[in-house]
Amino acid sequence: MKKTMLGLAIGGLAAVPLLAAAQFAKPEDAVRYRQGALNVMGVHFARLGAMAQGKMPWDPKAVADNVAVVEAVHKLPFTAFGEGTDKVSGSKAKPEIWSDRAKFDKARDGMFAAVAKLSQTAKGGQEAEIKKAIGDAGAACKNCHDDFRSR
Ligand code: ASC
Repeated sequence: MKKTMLGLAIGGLAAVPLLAAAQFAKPEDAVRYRQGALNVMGVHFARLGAMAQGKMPWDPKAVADNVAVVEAVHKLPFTAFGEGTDKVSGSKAKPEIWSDRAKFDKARDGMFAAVAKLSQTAKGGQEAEIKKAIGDAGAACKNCHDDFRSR
């Protein structure tokens, strides 16, 4: 019985990367998915930004909660910039995402690294360190938006 439960648990874990690498029936579905994930990330990151800039009171519990959401969501949009999704109307994604993919991937990896650092710092770091990590993660968001998102 124990073995079976363990087998199920491991099977469940193995399924996670498959789920994360979401498949989409139509390019429109992928665009909606990435916009949704980016929107959720933006809402929670904006709360962190507001606290880091003193526009909202610094609240360690709210920081931890919002960092957890950003951490959970930040990789999801990048499963949804596949072929054909550059042709969908109503997207701000610039053609350079597909014509200069190496640069796009580098910007993505910079954001992943900044979020990893933020996550780590938020667990027990000093307020000033966490604020710096929020600033650095925000700069990574902006870095990619400057080059790859139209206004
Ligand atoms: C946000 C948000 C972004 C980033 C960026 C930081 O809250 O929605 O895209 O922060 O503006 O510079």
